Amino acid sequence: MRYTAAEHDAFASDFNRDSLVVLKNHFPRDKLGRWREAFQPLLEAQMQIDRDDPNRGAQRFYVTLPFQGLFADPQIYEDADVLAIVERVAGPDPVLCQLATDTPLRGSDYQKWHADTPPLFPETRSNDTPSFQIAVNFALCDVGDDNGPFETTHGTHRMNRQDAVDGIASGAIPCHRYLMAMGDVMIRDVRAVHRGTPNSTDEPRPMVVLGYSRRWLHRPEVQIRVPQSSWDRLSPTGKRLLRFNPVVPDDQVATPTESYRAFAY
Ligand SMILES: O=C(O)CCC(=O)C(=O)O
Repeated sequence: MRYTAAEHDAFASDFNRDSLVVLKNHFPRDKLGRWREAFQPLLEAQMQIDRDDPNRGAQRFYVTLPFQGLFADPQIYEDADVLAIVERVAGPDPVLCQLATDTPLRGSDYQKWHADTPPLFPETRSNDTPSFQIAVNFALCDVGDDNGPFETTHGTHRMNRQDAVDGIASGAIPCHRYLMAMGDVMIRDVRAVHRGTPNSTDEPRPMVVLGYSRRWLHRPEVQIRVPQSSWDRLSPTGKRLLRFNPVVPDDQVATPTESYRAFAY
C-alpha cells in the first residue's frame, strides 16, 4: 500500500467533491505494456465483430477482457489503495463486476456528453446520493492531447444529467481534459457527465475499466465470467469481490456480447 489511511480519506473527500481522483504512477508500466500486447488480438477480433456498427461510436470499441492469464491479476483488481478509496466512497464489501476496455482509433469522434448509468431514482429528478457505481480506469499507453484523452466535469455526479449537459453547453460547467501517463489510475463515479474524444494517431488508445459497485448493486449489463481454474486460485479478497459473477468451465470463458451500450445515458 502506497498511501496512509489519512491520504485515503483525502482522496475520498476529493472524489466526493469532484467525482474522481487520479493516483499518479500507480501501476507498473512494464506490466501494462504486457497487457497491451495481449490486448491487441482481442481488439482486432472485436473490430471484425463490430465492423458495421462500432459499439461506442465511430472507430471506438468496447472490448471485454477474459478473466484469465495476465488479465486476472490480483495486483490490479485487489490493489489495496484503490480498494481503500472505493470502500470509502461506495461503502464496505464492494463487488467487482466488469473488466473491459474502451479504445478509440483514428477516425473516432467526440462522443455526446453522457453518464454511464441512469439515476437510481429517476422520478425524483435528483441524482444527489452517495456513489454506488465506480469505474477504475487506466490506459495501456500514454494519453496526450492527440490520442483520445478523457474529458469530464467535476461535481456533476450528483446532478440531474440534463442540467449538467445544459451547464456544459452554456459554459457554466467547465470541462476538464485528463492527460494520463501509462500507470496513472483514475477512480471515478460513472454518473459524472463525460465524453470520449478523437484519437487522431495511428495507435489505438486502450483504456481499461474495472467496474466496482456498492455491495447491493447488481448490474445485469456486465459480468466477469470467472473460469473455474481462476476461481480456485483466488484469494479470499478476490472471491469476495467476484462473488456475484458466474464461475464457468475453463473452455467456456468466451464472453457473450455484452449489452453495455444500452446503459450509457
Ligand atoms: O474512452 C473514453 O475516453 C471514454 C469512453 C466513454 O465514455 C464511453 O464509451 O462511454
